Amino acid sequence: MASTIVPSAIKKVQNMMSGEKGSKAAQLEHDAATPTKDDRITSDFGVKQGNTDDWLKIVNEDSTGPQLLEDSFAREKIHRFDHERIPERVVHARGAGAFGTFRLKQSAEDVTLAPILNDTSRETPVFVRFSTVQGSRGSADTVRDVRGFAVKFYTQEGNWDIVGNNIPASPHNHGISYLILISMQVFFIQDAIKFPDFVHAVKPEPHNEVPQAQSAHNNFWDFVNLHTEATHMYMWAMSDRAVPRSYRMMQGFGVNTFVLINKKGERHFCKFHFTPQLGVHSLVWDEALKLAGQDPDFHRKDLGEAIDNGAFPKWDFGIQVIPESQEHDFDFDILDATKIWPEELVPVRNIGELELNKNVDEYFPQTEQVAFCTAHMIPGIAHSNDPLLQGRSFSYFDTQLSRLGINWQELPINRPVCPVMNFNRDGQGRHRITKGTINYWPNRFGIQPPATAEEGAYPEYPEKFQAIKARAKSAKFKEHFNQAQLFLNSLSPPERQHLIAAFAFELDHCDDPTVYERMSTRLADIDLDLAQQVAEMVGGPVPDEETRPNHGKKATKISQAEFAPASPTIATRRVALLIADGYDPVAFNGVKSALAASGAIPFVIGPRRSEIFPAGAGKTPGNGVKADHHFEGMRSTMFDALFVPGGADSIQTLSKSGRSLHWLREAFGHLKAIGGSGEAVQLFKLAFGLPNINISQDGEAVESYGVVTISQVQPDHFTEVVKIAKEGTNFLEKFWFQIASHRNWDRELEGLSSQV
Ligand code: HDD
Repeated sequence: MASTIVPSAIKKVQNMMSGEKGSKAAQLEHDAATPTKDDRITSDFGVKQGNTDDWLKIVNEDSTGPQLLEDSFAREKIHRFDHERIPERVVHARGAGAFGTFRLKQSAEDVTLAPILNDTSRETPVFVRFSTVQGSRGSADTVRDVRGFAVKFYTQEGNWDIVGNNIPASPHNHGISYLILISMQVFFIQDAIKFPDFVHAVKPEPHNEVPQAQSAHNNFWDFVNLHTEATHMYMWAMSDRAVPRSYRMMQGFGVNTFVLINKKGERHFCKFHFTPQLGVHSLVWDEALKLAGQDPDFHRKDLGEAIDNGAFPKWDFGIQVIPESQEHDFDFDILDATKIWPEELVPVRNIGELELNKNVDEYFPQTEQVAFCTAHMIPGIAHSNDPLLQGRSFSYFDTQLSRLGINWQELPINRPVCPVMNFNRDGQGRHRITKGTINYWPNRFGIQPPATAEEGAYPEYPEKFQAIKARAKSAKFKEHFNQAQLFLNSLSPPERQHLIAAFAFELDHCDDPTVYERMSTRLADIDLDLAQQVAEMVGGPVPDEETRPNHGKKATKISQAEFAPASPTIATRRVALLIADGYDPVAFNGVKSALAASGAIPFVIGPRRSEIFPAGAGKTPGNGVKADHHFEGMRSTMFDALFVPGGADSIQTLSKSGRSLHWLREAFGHLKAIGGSGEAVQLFKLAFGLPNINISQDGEAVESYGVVTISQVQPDHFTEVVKIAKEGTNFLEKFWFQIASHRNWDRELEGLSSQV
């Protein structure tokens, strides 16, 4: 009996695996169908249908009449439609996912026996789902919020899920002595038991279900003011981190403290980091607000577009480890998920690379039905006593029961690539069929005995306890403001301004004076200048003395400016080329092909989405270029940079159009790189018209506040750029440098962006 049951099931899975690389793809391919023209539509029970458009009726001469219940095809179709929706995730409902590969570059065998982290020859398939937290499934992508960063590794030893965020922030601190040091792994609360309170407070208010996908409301600010362990986290949430430019340009953190176990049975505490190779970049707030209406799917499309174009997003994967013997050597509790482990004390070891390289085939069965669980750990990785992690590992399994049913781990996207053999049986939606008479252990045939350590059984660590039972927190958990100060002090000047503006925006949306007045006072616990600026804006009491002196310390790796890629790049940046009839073809074609050669994505934007004709070529169809979009269909918010080639007629048309001027002024206000050649310099004078902006006059390329111009054009000005340099004389070198810099902060700091 044993020989017929176990080996055949295992063999089937092993055949699918044929080496770990691609095994998940092979498994999913096995489950997937691609309909073709040769297929015929059938009912769910497999019978071919000849008419899917008319319900079976008793008909009069004019073919009208009552419908028959007998039409099982029609009833099945409506039944299926009526039940298409499942409960959305209670948090992180809106998301986007993709498949990819994890490659280990450096073994961490010294700390873990998990083959995925010590075998550099392995490639492990992954599925990643990014999300927002607050909004419902149909909300917008670019709202101010923490972003989820959940990774499912389909390893040969079983599924391993890191269910993380792009923001680490913590409310707690650990004594002034290490405050100059920081890494980023933190959360709003310390104990899982507070999660329902936090989520109720941030979600739409119960009486009117307002607001959608925003923390800008009374209940959120009421809660975080009273629950001061959230102080540090809301500093992060009010910073640029909460409005990422792209999922591809944000960090990911496991946030909790995990345990690694090595072959010697030694235990290390661990935190997980993902750092994007494209740098960490954000939208500006006004742009994020507009995009929420103009293109609510902005991040989802951005991810899909990059992968479709072969520009696979990549992150360095790193670990921070602390040996068990040093658990108590820190003046903070290393099990407190609201605290960071300073990188200077516990360096990040970058040991691997995560790449996303395949979009989903169908959203619902893959991105919607994927289900993560922090308890999904493989041998060599284990729980610590982090009180947030322990509670999470109950919550995730539990929530999948109401969302997907008890057999959620059998859904194709959730199924491991290694054999799953046990005596769990039945329940709603059971897929797996196991042959034979045995469904218990021990049994007279010796079928499916538990594994030994040598066979790869999950190792339990014998941890010693001598304890009392209590609802308690350690003393180290109770300081809530020093890291909020540290965070503020570490921001660049524009980032600090953005933070103040974010507080001002959020509290302006609170109409209960108790809330915004208390928050105005509370901010003086962090910084007097911050409190005064915000209080003045929101109409709260302006504090005149600090309630807690700002210690003035700073930390590295807080400001996004510190995450620039190793060398500047414009790869994957969306650049709009604005033209009308009579554009200069030399500049247009030169810049367009140079952009593509540098890995950017050029888009032609014109007054209409049909052919636009260059100067001197007449309007013969085929002589021009077809615009990708027209000015009204897309807005400047959807692009990272703009280029306007010259051409007298084209520039004249653009100068007369309020919409094209708005494109330029809005991009200027959003601090984007703007390039122009030939007659475009006149358009720029009209659009920007500020004495500070220096525009090219004598044929030399000039860069001024991120506006790069060249008044006279030679074809060799637009040949492929070889290096990206601010000081280069080449137009493209200068323009590319501005695009690679993401935004021109000087424009904002000197108040120019608000004058246009
Ligand atoms: Fe959570 C979803 C991240 C604390 C309970 N969480 C969820 C997702 C992410 C996180 C990325 C979406 C997963 C997906 O794409 O399907 N959560 C975090 C992080 C936390 C955290 C980084 C702090 C370290 N979460 C947390 C606590 C609890 C939960 C303390 C409950 C006690 N989280 C859930 C949940 C969700 C969830 C209700 C909703 C949908 C799901 O699990 O599958 O169970």
